[in-house]
Amino acid sequence: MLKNILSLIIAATVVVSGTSNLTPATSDTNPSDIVLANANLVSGEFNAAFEFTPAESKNGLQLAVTASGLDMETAYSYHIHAKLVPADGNCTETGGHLDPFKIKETAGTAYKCDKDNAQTTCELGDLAGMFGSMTADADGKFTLNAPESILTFGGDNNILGYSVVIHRPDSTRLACANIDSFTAAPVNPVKKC
Ligand SMILES: [Cu+2]
Repeated sequence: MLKNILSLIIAATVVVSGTSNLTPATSDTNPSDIVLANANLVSGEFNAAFEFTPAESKNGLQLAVTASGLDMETAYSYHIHAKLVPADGNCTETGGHLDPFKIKETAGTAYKCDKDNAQTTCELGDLAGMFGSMTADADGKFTLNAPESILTFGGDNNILGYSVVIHRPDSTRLACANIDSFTAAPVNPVKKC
């Protein structure tokens, strides 16, 4: 009984210290105040959650992905695209991959993302190239936990203000969502006069 109560208390504490006390970032938010950016992609049975948080190692952002409703043992690619998803949800409008350093344009058909040299060989938005494709297990699920990356909030390798797109094996766009960002506390608290 006591054990059950204790585990309830622990579970409640985790919820409180989790996403429930986060505040949506605005265009005025300093990127260094952002503690989480996420994108939740839904399309029919398909569901994927991307969570970007500052890496404990301080090397860029860590990325956690969970996805379900995938065709089993099928590889999907996923990227950060250079434009936001419009209000009508049309993934085609998100443009091409985020590539601020024009890596793909420079490499042309020789483009090959080498995850160990991501800064010089990968489009910044080539998540599948940097972290491996999204390949579902026998239950149609996929998880990824990448502890660090070249991605950052703000600066040259910024990912804020863009979107995540998942492609079917034939490259058509399965689902997309904007990357929303949050701070741990209100950035501009409303003052009552
Ligand atoms: Cu893409």
